[in-house]
Amino acid sequence: MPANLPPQYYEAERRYRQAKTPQEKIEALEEMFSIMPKHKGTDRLRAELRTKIARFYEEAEKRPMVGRKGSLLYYVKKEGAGQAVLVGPPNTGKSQLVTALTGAASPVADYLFTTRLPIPGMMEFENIQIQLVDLPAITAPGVTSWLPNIIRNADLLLLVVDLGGEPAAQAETVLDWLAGFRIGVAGDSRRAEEVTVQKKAGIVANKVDAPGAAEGLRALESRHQGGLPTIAVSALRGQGLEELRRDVFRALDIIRVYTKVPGQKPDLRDPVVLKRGSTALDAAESVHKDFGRNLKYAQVWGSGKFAGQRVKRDCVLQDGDVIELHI
Ligand SMILES: Nc1nc2c(ncn2[C@@H]2O[C@H](COP(=O)(O)OP(=O)(O)OP(=O)(O)O)[C@@H](O)[C@H]2O)c(=O)[nH]1
Ligand SMILES: [Mg+2]
Repeated sequence: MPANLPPQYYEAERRYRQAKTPQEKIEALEEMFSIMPKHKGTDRLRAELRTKIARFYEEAEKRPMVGRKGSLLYYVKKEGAGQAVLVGPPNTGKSQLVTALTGAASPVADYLFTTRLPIPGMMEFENIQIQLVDLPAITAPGVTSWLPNIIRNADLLLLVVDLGGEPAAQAETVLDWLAGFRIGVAGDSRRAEEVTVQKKAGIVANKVDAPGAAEGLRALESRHQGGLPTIAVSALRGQGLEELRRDVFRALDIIRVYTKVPGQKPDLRDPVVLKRGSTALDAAESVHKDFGRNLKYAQVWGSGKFAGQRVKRDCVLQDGDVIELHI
């Protein structure tokens, strides 16, 4: 056990041991995970926590869990290059956005709380697929038992507000609601001392076609200047959606590399997706564990390198690099 874990960690651990239902176990484990500092010394522990969390979630998938107040609980298995979830007040166009970007059939309607369940869809960005998850509104009935867990587990939050209806106030409401569940957002410092997990997030200001949108956007941008990134779109008219795809990809902090063996061409339709900062060794390991172990050197074609430059195992790769593995 690494030293210097804060007292909240041990509190959460105690709750984990006492937990009776998978839901309570997941909640406690997620909290332990988010409190644990990220460095080499905690890598193994964090991996163990993730495995435990995944196991309880799997149990939940087989049979929907029943939460403390008798409500159902949900979980969305991650697929593709990353998972972005749509969080916001009712009627802001979350379902319309997911439908426009993924083709998933998430019902859109003019009344409040249309969406009751998480509905995932796959969004194409160039040659990769990113998972978008449509969620119920934060104020929808019966969601507090499971919605915060889904948000904590996501790779990226898209905070969806309606430019036609006080978007700055809506963004505040969402950020306060998240903080109430101890979820903080990068670029926003509210209640920082109480927050146990920091998520990457951006504001998606939808309905840029609506009356009063320009004014709403100005208010929103002046409030979050230099903090949360904001993008104006219209899910209905398809405006800004290509930029949004790219922004989501960038915010996920991933790169695409194309691995090849000597004498063959890389398949540019089928990248390996890695975390930003990954090395030649990481790329080799993602192909096969033995490739990593036996890697002697690699050659890289792409940005920042001479074509075919010979590099060491610890060479950091860039998005779009082609890498030839020599074992
Ligand atoms: N003008 C305009 N209307 C939109 C846009 N996107 C969605 N809407 C409308 O806004 C209403 C709500 O859309 P939904 O996608 O159901 O909203 P939601 O955020 O999923 O709502 P809940 O599931 O109830 O939380 C619908 O009547 C949509 O047609 C847009 O870009 N412009
Ligand atoms: Mg909806």
